[in-house]
Amino acid sequence: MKITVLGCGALGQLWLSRLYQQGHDVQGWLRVPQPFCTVDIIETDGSRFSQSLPSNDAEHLRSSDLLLVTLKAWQVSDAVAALLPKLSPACAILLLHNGMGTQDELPANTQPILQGTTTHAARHDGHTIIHVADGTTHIGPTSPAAEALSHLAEVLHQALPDVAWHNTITAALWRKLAVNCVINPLTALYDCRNGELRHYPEQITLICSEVAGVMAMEGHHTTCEGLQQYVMQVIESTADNVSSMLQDIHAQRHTEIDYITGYLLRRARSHGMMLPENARLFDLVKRKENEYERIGVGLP
Ligand code: KPL
Repeated sequence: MKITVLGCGALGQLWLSRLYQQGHDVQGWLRVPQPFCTVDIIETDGSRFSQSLPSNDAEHLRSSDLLLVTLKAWQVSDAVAALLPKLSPACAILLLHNGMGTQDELPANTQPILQGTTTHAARHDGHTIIHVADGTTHIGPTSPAAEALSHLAEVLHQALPDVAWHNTITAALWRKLAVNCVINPLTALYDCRNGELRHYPEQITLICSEVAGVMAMEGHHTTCEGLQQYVMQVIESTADNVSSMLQDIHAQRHTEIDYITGYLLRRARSHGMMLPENARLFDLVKRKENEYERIGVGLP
């Protein structure tokens, strides 16, 4: 397949290297155009992939079968909107980021759009990417034109297993949103690794009960206990992780809070619901973000 990977951060480089090694015709797409992007990954088994791969080739983009978007949520709509007129109508777009709501920001289009969520963990170590932990990527259609694209799951699974196809991906996206509504703001505010959150069960119950209420209104019935159990499992399985939001705060970067807790609050408001605990956490993270963005550091 011909594939363009938009966003060459840790996850983008991981996909680029795996798809390339699987024989696909891949390129990266960087915000500042460059003819090549360096991909340097140390895999979970210690092996290394280090290579320069083509990037920002307009002809490659025009004939791509898949645009794989691995940008941060707040970068997605502007970057994808700029590329939409350059894509073939059949080119599928797969959005892989934390949080929800980016698709609502895209201009009207008829591209087949899919969304996904992954538990693969990768992080920067200088210019090298460390693939910290294997995981599962769940993908599914979010536009009617993408409903027939289940074969994509197999293609991606061959490159970076596991990949699972869901006819209704929103249920999986909401469960991941619940995880991110708990782990991301709490680790950012307590300045701790994910595992430390096992000491805050009451606060986690509060967040989960608010998320479960909104999920029910959105048609995804779940219980607070079920959600909390799932969140606790993720806290244990990622105990040593520094969450992406805490990494963003440490690096004084814009966070994904608007697409995580912010999205939850927007959906709640549309149902006339108030979520005091999530609203409080949203404000606290925003305040932290404003501390460095006010003085011009870390602006998008
Ligand atoms: O998705 C994550 C993140 O850090 O953004 C979790 C699941 C919380 C793992 O750290």
